[in-house]
Amino acid sequence: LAEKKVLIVYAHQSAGSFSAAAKEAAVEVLKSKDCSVEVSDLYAMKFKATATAEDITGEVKNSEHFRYAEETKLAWDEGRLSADITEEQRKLQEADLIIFQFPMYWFTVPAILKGWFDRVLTLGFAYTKEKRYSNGIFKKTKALLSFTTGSQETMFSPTGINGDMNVTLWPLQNGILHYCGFQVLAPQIFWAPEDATPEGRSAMLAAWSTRLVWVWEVSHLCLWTAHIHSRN
Ligand code: FMN
Repeated sequence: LAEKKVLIVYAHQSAGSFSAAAKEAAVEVLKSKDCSVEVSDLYAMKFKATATAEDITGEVKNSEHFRYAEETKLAWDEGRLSADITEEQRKLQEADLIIFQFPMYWFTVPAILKGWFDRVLTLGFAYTKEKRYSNGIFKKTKALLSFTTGSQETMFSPTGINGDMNVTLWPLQNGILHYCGFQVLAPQIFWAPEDATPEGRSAMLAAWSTRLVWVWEVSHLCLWTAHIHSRN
């Protein structure tokens, strides 16, 4: 079997967090299974979260009306995207699996990770009008959201106070990941680790490690089936 490559995009400020422990567990188990693992530690990298004209080296085409998607498309074609974006795009292109590890912030990802999506998944590189969803550029790559919450699981049930977690994750899993073609694996949700006992936290990490041993064997989510049927 060819060596599999995994990219972990990690967004937490604190080495003492549960997110950090989940990232460490993933690195350990994947390396033990002979995968090569790269970690983008976004806070440590001081990753720029804002999509601006500074992401392009040299002249922009229209500085009066700067359009991020079109300008970065041109810059990507000509190899003029900023070095930090180019480096993340290289890691992404080489990966067979990408894991996003983060704490849920306001029903979505922390701003620094949203910035990674905005800046790395550029037009031309990650999607075009012709190449998206099941025909998407990254259709050979698996992607998985792995995150911690402050909420208990019952709060994110369809009748819970926060509503259905599947609805919450739709913009991330469908609007970003599947849009770019990724095979979206079931999310790994660590419910309220701050309220868990040390034994509870260890059990969550053990379950995560076990899941990763089998990660190449499972197929992706069929979240979109209902959506596709409703269009026909
Ligand atoms: N927890 C939720 O369940 N839903 C949220 O929408 C949510 N929003 C948050 C926004 C901010 C700015 C912060 C600081 C925390 C939020 N939390 C929310 C709680 C964190 O998700 C929780 O503290 C974290 O996942 C705990 O894991 P950690 O040890 O990896 O930090």
